[in-house]
Amino acid sequence: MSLLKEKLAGQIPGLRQDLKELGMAHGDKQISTVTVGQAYGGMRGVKGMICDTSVVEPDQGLIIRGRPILDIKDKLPEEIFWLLITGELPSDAELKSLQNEFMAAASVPGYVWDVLAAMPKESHPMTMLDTAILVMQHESKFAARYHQMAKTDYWEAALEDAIAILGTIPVIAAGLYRMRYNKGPRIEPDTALDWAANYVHMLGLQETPDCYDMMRLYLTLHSDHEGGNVSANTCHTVGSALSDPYYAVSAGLNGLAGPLHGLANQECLGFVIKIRDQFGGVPTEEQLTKACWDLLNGGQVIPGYGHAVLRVPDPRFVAFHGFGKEHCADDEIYKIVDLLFQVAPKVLTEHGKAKNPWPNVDAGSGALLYHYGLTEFPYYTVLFSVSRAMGMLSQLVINRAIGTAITRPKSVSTDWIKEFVGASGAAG
Ligand code: HAX
Repeated sequence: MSLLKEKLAGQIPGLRQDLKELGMAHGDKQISTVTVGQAYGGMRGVKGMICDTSVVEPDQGLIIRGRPILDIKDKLPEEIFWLLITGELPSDAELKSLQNEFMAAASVPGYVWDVLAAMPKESHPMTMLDTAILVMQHESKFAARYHQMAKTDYWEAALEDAIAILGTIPVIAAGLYRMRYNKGPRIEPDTALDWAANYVHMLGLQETPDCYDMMRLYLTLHSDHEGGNVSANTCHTVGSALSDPYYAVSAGLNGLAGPLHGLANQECLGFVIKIRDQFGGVPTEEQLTKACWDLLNGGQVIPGYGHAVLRVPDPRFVAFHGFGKEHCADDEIYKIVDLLFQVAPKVLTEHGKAKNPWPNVDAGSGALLYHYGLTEFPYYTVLFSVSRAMGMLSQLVINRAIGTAITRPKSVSTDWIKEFVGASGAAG
């Protein structure tokens, strides 16, 4: 048995007992109420699901298993996956064992490459990634064993699929990058490298300690963001129907591909480059202020700014900004991102609509990728996906372990709302 499986097998009985007792003692306690505004407003702030891997506090940002992200930003992504799923950081032996599991799973079936090669040449890289994960559903141990497994064993097959997806996803992501952008043949994995460094290697980027560190930071910072965001929530819902992890992760990644969610990093760098081209380099503060207003007056959003939950600069942005300051402060793209950090919050505050005028993770990540030679920004959400697969999959394995029920909130019609508010208005 793998060390991770052994660890979880030891933890799960206690976890199940805890939840059983909690349900018996407090199952009918109310934890949230819902207003008409929230029902129409994306259920913002409604507490209606459980996520134990991480929480996002409005004034602190991402906290993984009790550890603020800035305290663990220098950990390897594999360590973060172990932390997400078990609640503890791995020992050296546990880390090595997990890395070996990922590496052993790193072979991608030939039919995946055939399917990708058959897609239109100009397909969006996210469409290619999501298709590859979905087509690999053929390999699912969860689906293959579904009729033979007891409910209590679902998590074991889900974990096997999770390891297989995490082992293959950087290989697929790197392979599709090279295919989509005519970078030459695929590069085989280097078994001596860690997960992030190997991804850099397979992409064909510069293999320097700085570039490895940038990728480790990128994959660590994007790994999870509690349970209610579009991708995590979608993965959770699809998985709750006992669709296997390939179906669930592919669905979650389709949500990540939206411009208000993971695609914002592509949009953000696109905006920065447009600014650079428009002004022939770094603009003045006045020029950038006007460009932001032009965007808002045109009914568009300033990408990389605002958040549904956060009310402070995203600590993940702070980490990227700090890395950029140390490693590429003279890069003109980084300089524009830095200037935008000074300008956009003021403009959004004056504009008065956004509840949070501060940068989110997507405002800072693209500048670093660009600096290290990854200039094809439609690809950026694929990098986000490689990382976020860790969060979605750890939540999924835990959900199968604790037997989370199929998702089925109650919807009501607008007529029902009208009748309800009319009735309560009359009553008031
Ligand atoms: N630029 C312009 N207007 C903005 C804005 C921005 N960056 N952020 C919020 N607003 C507007 C909203 O569009 C909304 O306007 P309407 O009332 O006309 O609909 C109003 O301010 C109130 O919005 P909010 O309550 O502050 O924010 P929401 O929770 O509705 O939305 C979003 C959160 C992240 C979608 C939003 O801030 C946004 O569109 N930001 C730009 C896109 C972006 O950076 N997305 C990435 C978010 C992080 C992430 O998930 N990454 O994966």
